[in-house]
Amino acid sequence: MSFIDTSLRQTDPEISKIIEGEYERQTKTLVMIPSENYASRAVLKTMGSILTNKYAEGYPSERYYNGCGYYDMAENLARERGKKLFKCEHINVQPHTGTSANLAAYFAVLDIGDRVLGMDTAMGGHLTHGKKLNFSGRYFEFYNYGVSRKDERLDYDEIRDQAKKIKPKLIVCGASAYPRTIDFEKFREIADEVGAMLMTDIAHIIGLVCAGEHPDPVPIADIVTSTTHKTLRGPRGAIVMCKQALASKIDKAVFPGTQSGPLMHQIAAKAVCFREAQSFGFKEYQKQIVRNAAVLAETLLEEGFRLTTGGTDNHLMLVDLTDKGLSGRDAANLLEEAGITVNKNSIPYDTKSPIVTSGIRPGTPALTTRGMKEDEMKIIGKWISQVLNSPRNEDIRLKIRGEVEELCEQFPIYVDINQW
Ligand code: DSN
Repeated sequence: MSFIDTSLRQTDPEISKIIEGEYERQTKTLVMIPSENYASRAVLKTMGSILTNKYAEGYPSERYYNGCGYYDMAENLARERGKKLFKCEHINVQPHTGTSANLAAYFAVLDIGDRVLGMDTAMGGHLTHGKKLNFSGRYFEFYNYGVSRKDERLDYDEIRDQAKKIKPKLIVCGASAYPRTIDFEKFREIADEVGAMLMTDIAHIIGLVCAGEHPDPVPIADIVTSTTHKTLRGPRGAIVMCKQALASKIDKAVFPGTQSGPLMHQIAAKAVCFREAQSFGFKEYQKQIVRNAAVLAETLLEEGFRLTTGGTDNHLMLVDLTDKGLSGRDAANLLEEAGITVNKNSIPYDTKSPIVTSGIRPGTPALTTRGMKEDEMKIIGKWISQVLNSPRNEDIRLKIRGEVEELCEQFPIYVDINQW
């Protein structure tokens, strides 16, 4: 069975063409958005399988629908593999997305109006960590911590002082745009000092955590949430992990609290991804992500770019373009013309709006999945520099676009679209 088969071409030639076009884009350009990756063929096959056909509300052996025998087997496998991989006491594999996972976590332990302390979106936090426009900021009394003006890193003394004043019921840590290691032990100490629970959202770094490339919050935090499609390289979806004492509250908060029918094709694909993540190759992959990010950061620094915090410890970096006279939005658009996809991103204390921004957020997980290593990172860093140092030179962008395609040919994503 192929993913783009004759029947899809016949049934819906328009969608079929769109998928083929996107396949070309993913094949011939450099995907450097740090929250994106290439799921394996096995994950894609499972996502596109007949497991999408059925309702399975409830949990294994406690379903509200008949005929769920195979779904119970799939969900139990996902749970068992997840518990083994993350060494957690309890895991819920049903959240549809990272936002659903965070919603369920809040639903489990907070009441409307409760005080929470989370990282400011403008400083690297996620929308669900208390942004006013998001349900989190609307229904809970969120306070934000940021990073220090001095070195753009988390200032744990400052966070402790804030926590003492605010006395939150929950502290949320984890980030979408923070290039440095997060000290979960320090967060635990602060939470304990003020009698708060601790939740960590490790969506970006979960793969690194599995490989020992970043400290593990699972033994430390009360609740750990994550997506499964970023560095973990699985299907688009999420999980919530917690101590056994919270298991029942978390499960009830996911279903029936905030979701109804689980996406069983997605849950089965999470099981596949957890199996893949237990292999030695996966650990080596995570180590290479970090090595690649370090070399890319070093190259950009050598090329005269300013990186917030001066570099990176993980899979991403924030490039401050203020000195270049370019906004993050313009830079991302110029790079896209050259076949390099990054996203614009606010930098700490940004004076530009979130849709313009002063920075970009390149990352290495998807390039590393293609097999690219340090040598390629040096080449790519120089291409980024050439494009951004000559924003009016369309010829450079066209030339680099050609070179990007040549490089991509050496690092195929899926050898043949019909083998997906
Ligand atoms: N949109 C994700 C990211 O790019 O970091 C977070 O949800």
